[in-house]
Amino acid sequence: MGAGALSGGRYAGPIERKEAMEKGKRTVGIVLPTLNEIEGLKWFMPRLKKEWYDELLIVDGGSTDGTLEYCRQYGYPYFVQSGKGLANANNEAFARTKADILVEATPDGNSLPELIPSLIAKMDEGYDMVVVSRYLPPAKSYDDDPVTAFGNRMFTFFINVLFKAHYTDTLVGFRAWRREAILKMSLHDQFEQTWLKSRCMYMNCWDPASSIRAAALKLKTAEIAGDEPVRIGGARKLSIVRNGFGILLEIFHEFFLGPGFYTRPERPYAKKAG
Ligand SMILES: Nc1nc2c(ncn2[C@@H]2O[C@H](COP(=O)(O)OP(=O)(O)OP(=O)(O)O)[C@@H](O)[C@H]2O)c(=O)[nH]1
Ligand SMILES: [Mg+2]
Repeated sequence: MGAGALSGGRYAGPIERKEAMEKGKRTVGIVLPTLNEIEGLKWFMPRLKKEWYDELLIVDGGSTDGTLEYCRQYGYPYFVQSGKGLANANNEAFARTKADILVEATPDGNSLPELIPSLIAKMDEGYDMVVVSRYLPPAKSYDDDPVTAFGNRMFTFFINVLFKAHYTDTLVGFRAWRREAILKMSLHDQFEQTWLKSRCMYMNCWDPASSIRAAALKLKTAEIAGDEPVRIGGARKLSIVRNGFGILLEIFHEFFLGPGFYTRPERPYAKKAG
């Protein structure tokens, strides 16, 4: 994906609705980030129905627990990312697909695959981003502890106030984006690895960034309610303190720099897409 593709849709009013977006004509790619997620994957994959998607992108961050062997055994397509972290997992998946709608789900037990058809159906109503919210009634997170429950709500509150939005969940890693919306928000074109990013998890993933930028750019967004079951096996990869600090940094950084910051045509620090 070169800079040309970016310049086409840069912060210039509503996103063009392509014919391919119409139900039945658009294509869906499912991105599943894995890092030592064998148990979760064994639970998730048999529930994921082929008729829900056109392309499957399992992006591995360097698993050593048999995740890749499991994918090979069942013929699930995967690739090992070259960069580090969740943002790069999505960047690299995006560079490999032309799907009109990208669905991100975490195959660690937290995302219910059965909700994918409703998520896509909502996107088919013409939204740029649809989030599976753990806090939109009647949904509930069974994975939260008091700290994550408080942190998730606090960050969502900050984002709503600063970016005039009405989200109930801004951090969840179960959501869908339209291809043009990703380009418009420059999600695929994050910073090179910087000290802030590697040490403080700044821009660690697309999730809060896309909630912030969709609000700042006034994209069409919606939420559907979806329970978050408990993690299955494995271990949490995120450090709550580092990740929380990174998100806080990101919220204020984006607030003070504004959407012009990431939609500027020449960004010397922008990662070369490809
Ligand atoms: N490809 C890739 N996947 C990752 C990376 N870090 C985490 N993941 C996967 O991304 C998903 C979410 O990571 P988690 O550690 O579960 O983060 P979380 O969902 O906030 O934490 P939990 O509360 O434990 O569920 C899981 O499927 C992980 O295996 C990474 O650097 N690269
Ligand atoms: Mg998780």
